Formats: sequence, structure tokens, C-alpha cells
Amino acid sequence: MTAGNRATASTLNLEKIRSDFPILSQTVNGQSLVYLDNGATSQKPQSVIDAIVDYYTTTNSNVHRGVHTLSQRATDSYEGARTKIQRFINASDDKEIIFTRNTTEGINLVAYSYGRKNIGPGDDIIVSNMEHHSNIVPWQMLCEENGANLLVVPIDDTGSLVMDEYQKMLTPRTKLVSITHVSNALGTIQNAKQIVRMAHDIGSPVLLDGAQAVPHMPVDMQDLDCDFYVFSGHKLFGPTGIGVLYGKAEYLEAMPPFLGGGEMIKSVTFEKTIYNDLPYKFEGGTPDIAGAVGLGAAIDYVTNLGFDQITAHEEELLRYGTELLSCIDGVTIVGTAAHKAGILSFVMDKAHPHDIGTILDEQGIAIRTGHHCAQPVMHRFQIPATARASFAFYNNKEDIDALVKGIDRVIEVFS
Ligand code: C6P
Repeated sequence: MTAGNRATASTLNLEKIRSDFPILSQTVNGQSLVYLDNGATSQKPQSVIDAIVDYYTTTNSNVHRGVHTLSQRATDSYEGARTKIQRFINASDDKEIIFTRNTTEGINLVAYSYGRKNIGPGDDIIVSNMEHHSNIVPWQMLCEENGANLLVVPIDDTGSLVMDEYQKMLTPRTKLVSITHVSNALGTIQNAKQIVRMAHDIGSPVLLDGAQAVPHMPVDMQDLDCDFYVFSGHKLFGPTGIGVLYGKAEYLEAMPPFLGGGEMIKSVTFEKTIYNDLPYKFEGGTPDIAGAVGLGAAIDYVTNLGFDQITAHEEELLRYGTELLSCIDGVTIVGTAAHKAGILSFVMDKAHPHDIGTILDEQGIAIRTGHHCAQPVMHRFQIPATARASFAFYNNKEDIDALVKGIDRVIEVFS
């Protein structure tokens, strides 16, 4: 990662770390697994698996509902996880942390609840050309429904946002800017603080899609000053099925609920329902309690390692991988921004990305191939798909050497 181009050398004990992730020690297709598909989902340390098993073994009960001991224990575990998340992203209050299923649900919640109330005909919503479909489709649905316009900030050939164009799009018509913090297809780390500042200058709130940021770098809500921030637990070494929407209290307070039902109410009669306080107003129905507990354990794990170490190590991996892949004839890296997270997207002259993925899989190497749910990025670079290796802190240089060897094999097959 070149976030700030840190010089610190990592002292992570990779052998120990890798032994914490049981899945990494298996063989796939007769070869040691090389897992380089962390952008799609990351692997889980034993402590996360144990936390989930322990929850179901000792604590399982519904939250906020019972006076019995287990229910109170479950509530404490669930709310404890919320507090861990609040500290992890430095939100000023834990009522600003809403549990969702994933990033997609967080963005849809804001589009449904904030969008339908505050964005109308002729208003503008700004996204960028490097968004995941999750940060395009909910806004398109809103625009179709209420006559707002979706404006798209272009990206240059390196995969960086064209800030002059962004500046020009910001007008009194702008009602929301919704932009990814880190691109899943290109690895670009956005200048999120500047994006937020520029939008605030014209009075528009900002949502940042942090799905690909939180596993790689510290994020600080008070420093970024964004109004909404979303991410998924499963990319942050936690379980699937749990995600987070952060929202500034002043916005969340003023927004109508998303899902109606139990938990999100204070009182219900057939004449009138009084909605619950934050954060419960946005958590209708029984939540993924075990998921929240698992996510809390994942946050403990990364916090223990420390982002200084994680970032320094991933920067080194990215530098090493970029150097090696750049030297291979017929390989082109897609996404060469100055500030990148550990994502190497590439195409090859002679092989389609799906063939690359299949040949690598035969060697036990897991990467993702395709459009990465970011088709407009593919259109921008006039390619149908890429092969994408995405790193986590447990990857090592041997994983990248294996990738390079795998690419050599692809070249051999297609020559
Ligand atoms: N990207 C990838 O392989 P969900 O599916 O809701 O957990 O995350 C959606 C999402 C939103 N924004 C960004 C920037 C993302 O990268 C993703 C998920 C995965 O790139 C799966 S498509």
C-alpha cells in the first residue's frame, strides 16, 4: 500500500499469523493454498471462529428482549461489539454504529431512508467511475423513482479521480456525494478527506464506501468527517452476514427507518407507532448477534497486530508484486495510481482473465477474475475483465512468487 508511502519496515511474525488462520494450511488441487482473493472475502483467524462457537455454546439468546441471564449476556456481547466498532473507526458515539448485513445493505439503507426524504427531482447525486455496483445501482433506483440525476466523476488512465471534474460537478443541486474510499477493481486509495471537504464546502453530505479500506488502513470518522461510512465484516476477517453503517447522529436522527418490525419500535398501536432511538431504529428484526460477536473478535485481532505493521507489510507486498508483474512481457497492470491498497489487477495479451484464473487455480492459487462488480471500470479501460490478486496481512512474498510462477505457466500454455 502506498498510503503516504510509509518507510516503516514491518515486523509482523508471519509464521505465527499464518498459523492463526487454519484455512491457509490446506492444499488445493494438490498444492499449498495461496489465497490472493482477499478483496472478495478474507479468511478468519481461529479467534474469530472460537468467538462464534463460544457464543453459540455458552450465550445464544435473543438481544434486548429478555430479563433472563442468557439474554442479558447476549445483549452485552452484541453491544460490546458495537462499542469495539465505534472505537475502531473513532466514531464519537456508539449510537452512530448501525449493524447491517454488509456494505450493500448499508448503502441501500442510506439511499432508501436518507435519499427518499432528501433527494428530489432535478437534484444531483455524485458517484465516481470506479464504484462497485453496490454504490451505483441503489442511486440509479432512487434517480429512476424521483427524477434526480446521477453524475459520474471520471477517472484518468492511472485510475485516479479527476478532481477538477469533481469540483465542477459540485453545485447547489448536489444533494449527496457517494464515493468509494478504496477501489476494489484498481486498488486506488482516494483522497477521502479532500473529497469530503470539497462536498462540505457546497453543503453536501458524503457517503464513503469503506469495504476495501477497513482491512488495510486505519479509518477515523472524526478525522475524515464523512457523514456516512459503510463496510462489510467479511472483508475485515470477520464472518459473512454482518456489516456496519456509520452515520453522523444528526443525519441518522432525522432519517426515517428502513425496515419496520420488532426491535426498531418503542411502542406500537394500530393508530400509531413510535420508533426506537438510535441505533435500534435501523435494526428491525433479530440481528446477526453471533456475526457481531465474530466481527468484534476480528477487530480485536487486527487491533492487536496494529495498522502500522499491517500497512507497512502490505505496502511491501504491493511494491514487490508490482515490480515483478511489470517485468513480465505481455502482462499489463490495470490501476497504477500513486496511492494504492494491496490490489493488483492485470490483463495478459494472450490469455483471457478467466483462463488465467483457471490455470492459477490448478496450482492452488486463488485470485478473482471478471469485472469485480465494477463494470463501468472495465468499460473505462475498454477491457472485459481483469485478473485480480488482492492481499491481506497474512500474505507473504512466497505467495507473490507463486503468483508469478503461475503467470509463467499461463504464458507457457498460451504460447
Ligand atoms: N467487493 C470484490 O470481490 P458486500 O458484497 O455488500 O459485502 O460488498 C459490496 C462491495 C461494495 N463496495 C466495494 C468497494 C466492494 O469491493 C464490495 C465487494 C467484492 O471486489 C465482492 S463483489
